[in-house]
Amino acid sequence: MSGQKPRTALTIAGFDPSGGAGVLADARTFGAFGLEAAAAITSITFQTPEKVLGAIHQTAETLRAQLEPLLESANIVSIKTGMLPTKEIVLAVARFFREADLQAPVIDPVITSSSGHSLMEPDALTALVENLLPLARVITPNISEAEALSGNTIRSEADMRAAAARIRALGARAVLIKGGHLEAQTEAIDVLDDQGRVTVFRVPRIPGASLHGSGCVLSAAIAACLGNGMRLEESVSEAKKFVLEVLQKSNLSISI
Ligand code: PXL
Repeated sequence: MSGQKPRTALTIAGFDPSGGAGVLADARTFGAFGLEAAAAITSITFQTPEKVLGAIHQTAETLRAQLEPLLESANIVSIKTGMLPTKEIVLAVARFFREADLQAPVIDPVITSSSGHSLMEPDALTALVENLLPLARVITPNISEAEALSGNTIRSEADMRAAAARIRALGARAVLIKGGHLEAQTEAIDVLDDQGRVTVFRVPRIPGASLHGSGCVLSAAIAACLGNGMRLEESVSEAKKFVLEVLQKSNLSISI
């Protein structure tokens, strides 16, 4: 029967009321790639573009209560995770993936907001590495997240490659390190290491573009492309094009 239900991508992430990041940005992105969106919220955040004012996190129970009915009611073709603020939430998500027969997820390890505020407790990151990383199709850290995951300092493309290999050694099938936050570069360099096969993506940096939510949009777009049957490398390439378009638009008019 599931074939008759609309093809749906699922995000398990936080709620940013502005819609710039989190599940609203993910849902918009899934829609742009022709998929329906489903969302389970891990935390309700209160924030302005400059500051995270607070957050109320879900429990394992309330997260599972959101997720379980979706297994029956939706035709889920792809999944991403975003903000997973506590160890309890990380373990609940890992358990859900182990028990449900679903596609390997895109994991965006959201540690801090683009405004520099912590969105994840330290023991949640350890739990993510131990329990979620091995289940991922790809994990998509930015530079500081890749530094936290690998323990390496990253200043160059070579450092990015080394950190990606280190993160894969922790159990990830594939790692995409987003270099948009590397300073003193005119290009944004992203390094994809898929089971040892390395691809480097280069796009021009957009000076002054609002980056709030760009990581959410990228990982959601990768998940959508995977759900549409593309291979990982092609999915990353398409997703990067999409983010670039969004950033260009946001620079001309309003921030995403
Ligand atoms: O961009 C990281 C991010 C992810 N998820 C939520 C957020 C943010 C940044 O503010 O609020 C819910």
